[in-house]
Amino acid sequence: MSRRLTRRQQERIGRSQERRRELAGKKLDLLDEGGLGPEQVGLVLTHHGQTLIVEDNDGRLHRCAARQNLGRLACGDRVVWQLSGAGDGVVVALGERRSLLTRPDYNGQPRPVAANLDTVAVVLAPAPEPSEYLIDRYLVAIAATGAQGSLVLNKVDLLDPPGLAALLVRMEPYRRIGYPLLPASSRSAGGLDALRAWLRGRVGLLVGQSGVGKSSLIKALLPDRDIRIQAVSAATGHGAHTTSASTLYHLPDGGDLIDTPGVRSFELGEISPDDLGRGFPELAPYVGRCRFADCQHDVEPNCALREAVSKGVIAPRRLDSYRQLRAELAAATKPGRHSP
Ligand SMILES: Nc1nc2c(ncn2[C@@H]2O[C@H](COP(=O)(O)OP(=O)(O)OP(=O)(O)O)[C@@H](O)[C@H]2O)c(=O)[nH]1
Ligand SMILES: [Mg+2]
Ligand SMILES: [Zn+2]
Repeated sequence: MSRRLTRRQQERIGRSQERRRELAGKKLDLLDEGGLGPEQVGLVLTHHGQTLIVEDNDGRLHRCAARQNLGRLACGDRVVWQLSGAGDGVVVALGERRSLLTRPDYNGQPRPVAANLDTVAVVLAPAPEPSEYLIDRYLVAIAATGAQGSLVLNKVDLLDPPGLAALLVRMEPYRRIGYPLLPASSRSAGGLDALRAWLRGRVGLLVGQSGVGKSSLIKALLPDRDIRIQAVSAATGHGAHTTSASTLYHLPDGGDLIDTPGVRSFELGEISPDDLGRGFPELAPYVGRCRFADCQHDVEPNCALREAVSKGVIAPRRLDSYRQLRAELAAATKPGRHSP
């Protein structure tokens, strides 16, 4: 279901792990000296500074340090770890990541935020007014993580049946190109069972404009979130600070939700032409088939993309977004503005 990491992501990870390995070689790892318990698998729920909170197979939380050579770990990472005494442990290996959400750190270097996401849902609502352009930006960023994009239409309690029907028709182009669309209301609890069922067996994350109801949905899906935050905080011994880091929560009915305060409204960071292509899968059959190689898909004759739009195969708004994002990408990669 989830795509593998893109080559670019793998290269990024490879580069940062290489740097870490160099550093690690110079460092003496004191934990090696102590008697460590047997290796076991675990799941990173969150971190506080360098301290990881790792859940073992029995649901117990352990405060772990990580071997330097592993690079930065993120919530959702599958790891191998060993007890080092008194409930604490050391992470000794990192499992393969099937997807990875990163954010640039203060140096502009990608920092892992959440690993192994299956789906990232763009939350929309009748208010604030949805914007196809914003949705498309999110979907490009999501495609770049390797997770599957989806749409949650929240606050359906605000709509009468014709209003709901109109919005569903407006969002139909997304369903048609394979993005599931789930109507919901955190207020009336409508649609929440379908959302729960859909998240079962998946690791999910909610993103979207401010005010669409992401926090309200998380609260509705995770009624005991505050209790869990306390448990994690107790494990870190750092009070409530952990709530500011991305944290993975198990949903009562199965599945996981990652609460990532910093990226709920994440926008497009650095993207490549590949990312753009992945974010517009329905354009792929037409890209490169225009008469002019440098076609801007605007007024040029024999434009394959505009012909597909006029045949009703591609939604006009999607082509608008594509052109706008392509222009932004071109502006961002102009010589002189190129980042390493
Ligand atoms: N009518 C209605 N209002 C809702 C629903 N869900 C959330 N709201 C309201 O919408 C407003 C914004 O909700 P939040 O959950 O704070 O939105 P958010 O997406 O977390 O916003 P940010 O944290 O700013 O990104 C609040 O006043 C909620 O009470 C819903 O299903 N129906
Ligand atoms: Mg919020
Ligand atoms: Zn064209």
